[in-house]
Amino acid sequence: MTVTEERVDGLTAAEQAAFDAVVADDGRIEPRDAMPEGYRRTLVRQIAQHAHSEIIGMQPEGNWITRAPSLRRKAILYAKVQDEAGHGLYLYSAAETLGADRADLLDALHAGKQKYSTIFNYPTLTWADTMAIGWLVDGAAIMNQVPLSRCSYGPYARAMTRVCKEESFHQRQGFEGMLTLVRGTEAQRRMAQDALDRFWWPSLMMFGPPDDASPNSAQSMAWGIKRFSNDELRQKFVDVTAPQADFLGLRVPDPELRWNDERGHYDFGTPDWDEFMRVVKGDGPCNRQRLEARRRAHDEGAWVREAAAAHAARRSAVARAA
Ligand code: FAQ
Repeated sequence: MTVTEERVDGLTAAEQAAFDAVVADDGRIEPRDAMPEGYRRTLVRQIAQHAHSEIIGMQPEGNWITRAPSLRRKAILYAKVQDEAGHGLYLYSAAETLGADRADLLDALHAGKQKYSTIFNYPTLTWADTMAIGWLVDGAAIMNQVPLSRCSYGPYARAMTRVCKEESFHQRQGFEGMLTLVRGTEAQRRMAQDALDRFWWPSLMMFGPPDDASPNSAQSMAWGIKRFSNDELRQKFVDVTAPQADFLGLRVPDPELRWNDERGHYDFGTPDWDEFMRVVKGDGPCNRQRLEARRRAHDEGAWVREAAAAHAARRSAVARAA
């Protein structure tokens, strides 16, 4: 009679011990390593949500490419929006190293079964909104993603290196664009303030629910996926961004925002978590429009995927025959 060794979460005791040792040693788990099923599931969930955010995130700024105020701004915005598509591709590839199939992940996005960041469900009503997105949204993305470049799963961590370099350029172009607006006419300055007023709170929500309402954080931190909690990263973002708003001469729309000498941090107000939950559940200002545009782009791009697959099949047939 053969005795099969007991497995917990897909791992034998020896495999679990090897996994724990790599995580404790701040090493990297690689695709061929044994890993708990829960770890794999969490990574696929987070990386897919992240990838979906990058490609849906092309829409709000893409909306302004044809209306950019100068050729220089148009070229920069074009490049930035294309960068976001590239980030999506690295991330779908990282998810595939975990056994996921990107076609399934996209199906889940289109069916509303997988999430993407709430921030992209807010409209870009003016040119200043695209600059505020660069400054605030890319700024928040960097704050969250630099620690992810040290996460315990190798392919995800490595994908973050280039993503963060590009996001950092995006953040600076957004800040420079805001600076140009606040140094322009009174109407431009007002447009910049209005963009900050509308994007401040949704940017703080990007870090996720407060720690005491974040079901995934404790386990993700124990696995070395998350290095900081949602609230810690939110605080870091406020600490870095509030002085930037001062420099721009803009007012952050939070009456509770003030420097706290004792804590060595800014105190700030509480985001509207009911609004956050509504947007997560699909009822934000642009949820329907964003998903509809994404589904349409996917359908209209079917011939490109088919052509690329046919070309790849032909090349490999030629290579085999050679
Ligand atoms: N929106 O337990 P937690 C970018 C969900 S990329 C929607 O705290 P977790 C680049 C969460 O999934 C922006 N859903 O979850 C760019 C979970 O749901 P589930 C995206 C949210 O995973 C710039 C539930 O709530 N970045 O901006 C949100 O431990 C400009 C409970 O939450 C990433 O995805 C939200 N804001 O922590 C592109 C970074 N927050 O699945 C274009 C990677 C939470 O249990 C233009 N992701 N939820 O049903 C992460 O770091 C984490 O997933 C968090 C959430 C921190 C977002």
